[in-house]
Amino acid sequence: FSSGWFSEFGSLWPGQAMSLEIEEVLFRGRSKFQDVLVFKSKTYGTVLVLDGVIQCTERDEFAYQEMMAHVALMSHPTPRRVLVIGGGDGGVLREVVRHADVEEIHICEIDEMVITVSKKYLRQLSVGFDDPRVQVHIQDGAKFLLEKKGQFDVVIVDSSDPVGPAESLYREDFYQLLSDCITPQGIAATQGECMWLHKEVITSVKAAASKHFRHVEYGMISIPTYPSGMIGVMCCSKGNSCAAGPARQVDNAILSQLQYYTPEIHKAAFVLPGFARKMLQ
Ligand code: AAT
Repeated sequence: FSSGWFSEFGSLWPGQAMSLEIEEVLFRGRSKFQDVLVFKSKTYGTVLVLDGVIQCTERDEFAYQEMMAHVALMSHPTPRRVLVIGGGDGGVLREVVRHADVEEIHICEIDEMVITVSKKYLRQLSVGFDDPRVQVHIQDGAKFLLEKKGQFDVVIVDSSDPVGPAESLYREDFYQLLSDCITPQGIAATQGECMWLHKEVITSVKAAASKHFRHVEYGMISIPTYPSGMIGVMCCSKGNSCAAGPARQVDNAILSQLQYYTPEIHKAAFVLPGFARKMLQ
């Protein structure tokens, strides 16, 4: 970072790189799985980077965490048991714990160091871990799902990209496991990558998921610090279609705390530009 800027180079977005000006590097380390970097940026707050890839910034993280959590939870009539895979920063947990009717929340993150540094440097996100309903498991998400048949109403896969430790979460057998671990009305929402950049990942995930779920639907999330300024949520369900919008009245006490998710955005996210719709057919 000799120039004082961080640039996000990656094989999944060749020829482009998002750059953020650094104010101060807060942490640099190497875990069993990946390089971990936390820095304070000039204009996006604190930033978490794994293997050179931006995982979240304090300024815009709410867009992704809210959509990953509330689209899935609000599409289910009565979510009680929830699992988060990945999401070691705690941001998705923070959104799930807003739902008072959820009784049990499990999180399976492969890398304990992500949780430790988030608890120290990203309190705005890691507050999610403070809720007494949350149980933490340090393990590979795919391995965790073995022998978890029919146990969860909603599973949120907040995973990094398919290069590195998350590779196991993009294979067809993972979608089989996901399908097996949810209840008959169950919903799984997975990190759906970018429609501008990841045609191959998206179409192969869609094909794999379609073998095991009734509805597989891609929703758009606007977020400046993910590659090309957007990311998708891939909603896979055996019951309600997530694209149809919330399955129940959205609690005003929850809505008033949110900055991105609204019932209108929930529906609108699944209306895709022509090229993306064609790609997903
Ligand atoms: N909310 C932050 C956004 C993320 S974090 C992804 C998390 O998934 C990381 O903490 C990573 O350690 C964890 N992870 C990776 N592989 C596995 C696995 N096999 N099992 C469990 N957890 C895993 C996503 C950012 C998306 C970036 C888009 N370019």
